[in-house]
Amino acid sequence: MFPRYHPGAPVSKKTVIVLGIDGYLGWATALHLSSAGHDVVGIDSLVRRRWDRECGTQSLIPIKTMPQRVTLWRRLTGHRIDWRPMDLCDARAVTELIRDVQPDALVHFAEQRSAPFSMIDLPHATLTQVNNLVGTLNLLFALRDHAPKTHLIKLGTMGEYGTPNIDIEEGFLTITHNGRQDRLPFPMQPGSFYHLSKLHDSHNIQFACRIWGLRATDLHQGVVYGNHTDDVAMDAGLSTRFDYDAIWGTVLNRFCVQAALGLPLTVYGKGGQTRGFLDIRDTVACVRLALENPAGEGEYRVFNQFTEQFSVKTLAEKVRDARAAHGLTTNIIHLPNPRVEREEHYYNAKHQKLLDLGLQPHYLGDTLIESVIDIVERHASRVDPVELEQPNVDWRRGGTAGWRKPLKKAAADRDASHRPVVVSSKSPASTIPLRGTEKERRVAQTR
Ligand code: NAD
Ligand code: USQ
Repeated sequence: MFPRYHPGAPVSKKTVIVLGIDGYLGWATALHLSSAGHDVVGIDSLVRRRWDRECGTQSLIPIKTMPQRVTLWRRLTGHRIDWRPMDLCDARAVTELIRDVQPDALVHFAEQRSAPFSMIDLPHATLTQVNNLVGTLNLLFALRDHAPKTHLIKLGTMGEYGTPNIDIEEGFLTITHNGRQDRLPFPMQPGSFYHLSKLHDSHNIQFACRIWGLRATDLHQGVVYGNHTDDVAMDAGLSTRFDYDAIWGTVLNRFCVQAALGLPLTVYGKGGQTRGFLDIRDTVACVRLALENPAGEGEYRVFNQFTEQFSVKTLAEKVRDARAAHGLTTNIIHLPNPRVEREEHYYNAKHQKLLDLGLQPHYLGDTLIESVIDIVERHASRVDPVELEQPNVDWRRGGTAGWRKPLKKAAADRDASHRPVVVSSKSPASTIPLRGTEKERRVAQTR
């Protein structure tokens, strides 16, 4: 159905704008596309760093400023990334960008992406939807007026579908109703104001393709885990962010940090809630596949971008078992679910189109879990264990005490007595010193 992708095969060099380049996935993707020989322009308003300050959260792995990162990338590889700070909600700036660069493609990561953040209260729900919808609309109009042949690659989410009691198709479903048949957008039931923003974007993009002949790929991505790609692993200064806290941290990344610190893995509710997951190495590969196999004129296509599906409980068990292989005990606890979501349901989502294009998945194994835990061990002094204990946003009541707090400066980095304990799989005897008596008690059980 699609031309098959051969990794390493020469493709024509493209000019691509990566929107959201300062983020977890945007940075790793920009490096991947740059090292594949494409010309990359990187856009970000750095608003995520501001949201972190508001929430009192921070990336587990320290990340350099954008100018430092692109300078280092140039020095190490000779590849130039054209970094331009810009807010996508600034329509004039977006128009000028598209008009001047005339890119072959846009890769759009630049949105507020946390479901809990969108559920804190009315201002956060509004901020999420205004930021995400207005930014995307600005892009669509700029493309219509100045670059209608540019391929928009938009990061959507598997969460747009929700958890229906039927198989999930890739974007569209053929429906027969009262003897007539049509191929229609798959019925969607998102689970947060954030996930709804992605669905609203999808509708806007699909509409723009239909009426203006734009071309777009909507990557309905599952939950991403991991932190290393070949490019970010090249130098500590090229690290991409890694969120583990209760607002920004995604579930497997959180479980790995909890396991590394010997804290219980926090399964919300029964843990039967099932999602699609993928390794960050597959995220960057999928975007490249979409870039190098563009949508046709007027085409709006959806690729379900994940490689495996797991229940939350199964994920927790995988992390526990990976630790048990090293003789370490990890507890799993079930907390009252702060979200409104089905905890036991049917889930079978198709994800064939990217495989047809040549995706070679990295499946979740013990090695990945251990490698993430290794990262945690290196940066344990930056962990705030409180972030790992309880959720702090409830779908029914909004942000609960603790969602906003001052960020404790990592001055403690220099003071070993303030560090959380790491339960090391390599040399259990050489754990980092204890933080205090309360923390001592909490982690002692895991040895
Ligand atoms: P992130 O928060 O790490 O990065 C998003 C970046 O976009 C940030 O650097 C932020 O400053 C920037 N940004 C936000 N609004 C902007 C605006 N108006 N103008 C300019 N820059 C803006 O998020 P991420 O985890 O890298 O996710 C990237 C995208 O992938 C998001 O759209 C998200 O919905 C989607 N996605 C992520 C995951 C995941 O597990 N991380 C899974 C599925 C889909
Ligand atoms: N969960 C737990 N314990 C935790 C954290 C989460 O049980 O400590 C559960 C949640 O209840 C949920 C599941 O894990 O059922 C996934 O939660 P998550 O926070 O990892 O992921 P989610 O909120 O869905 O959002 C993340 C990204 C978002 C992306 C989405 C893909 O933050 O940007 O769109 O994954 S998807 O889930 O496919 O929609």
